[in-house]
Order: sequence, then C-alpha cells, then structure tokens
Amino acid sequence: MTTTVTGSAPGRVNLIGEHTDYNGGFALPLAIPQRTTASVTARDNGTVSVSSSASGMEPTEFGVDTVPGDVTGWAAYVAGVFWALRQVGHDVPGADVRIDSDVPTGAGLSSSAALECSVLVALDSLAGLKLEPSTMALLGQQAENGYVGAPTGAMDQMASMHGRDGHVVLFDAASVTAEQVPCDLSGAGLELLIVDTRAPHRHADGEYGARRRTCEEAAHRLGVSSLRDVQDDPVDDVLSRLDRVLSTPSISLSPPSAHADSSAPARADADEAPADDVAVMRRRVRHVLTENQRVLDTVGLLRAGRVRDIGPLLTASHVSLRDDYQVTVAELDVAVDAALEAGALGARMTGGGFGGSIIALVDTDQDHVVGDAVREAFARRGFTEPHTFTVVPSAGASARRPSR
Ligand code: GAF
Repeated sequence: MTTTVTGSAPGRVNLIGEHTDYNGGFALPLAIPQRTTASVTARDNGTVSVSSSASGMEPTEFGVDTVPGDVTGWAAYVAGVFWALRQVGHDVPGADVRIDSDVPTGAGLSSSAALECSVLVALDSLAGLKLEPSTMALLGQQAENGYVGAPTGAMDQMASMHGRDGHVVLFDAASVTAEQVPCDLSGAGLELLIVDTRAPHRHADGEYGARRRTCEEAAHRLGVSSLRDVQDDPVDDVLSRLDRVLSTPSISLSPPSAHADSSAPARADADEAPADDVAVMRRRVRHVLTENQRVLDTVGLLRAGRVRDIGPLLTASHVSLRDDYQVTVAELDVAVDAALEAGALGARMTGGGFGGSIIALVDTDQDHVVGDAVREAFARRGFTEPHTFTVVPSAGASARRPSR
C-alpha cells in the first residue's frame, strides 16, 4: 500500500527583531494560523512531481538528485528541500508532492518557509529520518540559500518549525536555539493586526544581500566573527571603535558586488546613490545592536505579563528600520503612521522590508478602526488598497500519517 504523509507548516510574522538573524542576533517571530500543506507519496522511479492547487503555480517534475539551477520559480523551494536533504546524506525517495496553502504570497509572511517546512516534515516522516525541528529549519534555510539563491537567515523556518499556540518564538541565531515565550494577546485585551500593503517588492533581493554584506564587513573590521560578538558592549563604544578602524583611508569599504549598500536618499525605494560607506555602515550596525536589545526588552516585558507595554518597542524598531537600516518604502511608513494615529499601541514593518506587511498592536475590537484609517491614508496617496486581518500566535509544523 502506498503511504501519503501530509506535512503542514505555518507562515510567520515577526513581532520584533528584524535583520538580526544573519548577524547572529535575536528575533521574536510567531507562527500564524495560515498554513501550507504538502501531501507527499513516495515514488520508486527517482523522480519528484510537484503540483499546487493555486492558480499560476504550474506543475513540474525533476530528478530526486536535482542540483541548483534545474528548477526555478515556486517549485524551486520544494526541489531545494530534496537537494538540501541529499546534501547531508539523507537518501530521500522520489515522490508525488501536492501543495495547498492559504499563506498569502508576496506579503512578507514567509510563504516560502511554510512551503519548505511542510515538505521537510512530510519527508522526515515518510523516510523515517526523525530530524530535530531546528535541523529541519536549517535545511529549509539551506534550500533557500543554496538552491533558490536567496541569502536569508533562518528566522522564518525557525518560526514555522517552533511555533506554538499562544507563544512567540525567541530565536537566538548564534546558538540556533528557539525558546517559546508566552504571549497572551487576548488576555491583555489586544489583537495583532496585519496590514499587507500590497506594495511591490522593489530591489528586495539585491538590497537584502547588500545589507548583509555591509554587516559582515563591519564585523570583519571590528575583528569579530559576527555583530553578535559586540552585543554586550555599549552601542556608542562599538560605533566609536568602528569610526576608528574605518578612518584608515587606504582600504575600500565597498562590498565587492554590483549591489553596493546605498546611503542616500534615505528611502530604500529611491535610486541607488554612490555609497558614503562609513556613515552607512555606522547606521546599519546601530540598527542591529539596538534591535537585538529591543528583542530582549520585549521578551522581558512579555515574561512580566506586560504585553500592553511592548508597543513603543515595536514603533522604535520601525523607526530604526526606516532611518538606520533603510529597508522601508512609503507604503510601510504610511501604514505605520496611520495605524499609530488611529490608536495602535505600536506598529512596525515585519519581515525583510522593501514592500510586504506591517503589524499593529491594537485594542480588542479596534482592528477595523485602525484598518480603515490605513485604508483611508492609502486612498489619499493613491496606493493600492491594503489587505487587513488579525492573527494569533499559532502551532508550528507537524506531519500526519494516515491512521491504520
Ligand atoms: C527575511 C529573511 F528570510 C529572514 O531570514 C530575515 O532576515 C528577515 O527577512 C529580516 O528580519 O524574512
């Protein structure tokens, strides 16, 4: 009898801790109720067929020994999982893979991590691998980095694997550990509103990689392996040290890439300008170090049961992402400002930026008021109408085998 295993994995929003994961830092995402399911049936001819119920996602087929470049588009995330598993010696079989999902795509809610993790947990069960959730998260990241070619961190996959009802996931990227922290929104009279701005992702891939390279260069110039190694030092001390090492005139600081990390004008949707490398690097480092601290402060408040008090930290995170890390676009800034004006306790962009969604912490039953305020602000500026919905911290990935 052929066995079909169904893997199910959620998308995520990040409560706080943005662009910290690839710097060995802290992030605090939560799994959302929207999920992707992968129904996987073993095949014995060494090939994998992938299909989806979603329109525009064409079916495809590839060999189980696929290598980067074989498969592109949405199915590359599935092929990348087979590739990553085989890279570390897991002899996964060929399979029929059928995908269903209600995780919005293009909204910055990690539909790609949900896809990778749903396939990972299904294959883990089907092949009897018994992999740890964090190991599967890293394999999902490897699929994305090595097969799809996106230089992302592991936050999204860790959230999808470790999510839990009523909890956020404290991800420590240095130790690759996840701790589930209680986050009782409804008990505090709160809701978490998502505003998908529907802004197109502009320059997202190149700008993301440029930010990452600038941070790696900063760590290198500071003589440490990642910015996490200077997290315990006062931020001003680190920046002064950076100023000193960067004042050596003979060394070029520009990342060796077509996508230099640009300094000005301030918004990420502006044209690239010649980099003022020192000022840019300072700002990027300041964001990472202050953002890590905001994550730890948020966790402290959640643990103390002071959920309502985290709002200002969320808003400060957005300001830092707008002004120092420069990954926002007009739609994200307008949505945050309108949400705050309409009474949100805090609001920020979530995910990689350059488009996508914001989150707003709002009083119970105020989601419509805040959502309408954002819609009106968007209409005034001629932006596409945003999608709004609320989410609750939800369960992580799991696999289900048919009962006998
Ligand atoms: C994207 C990436 F996939 C994550 O790893 C993370 O870096 C995030 O952007 C920014 O915090 O979602």
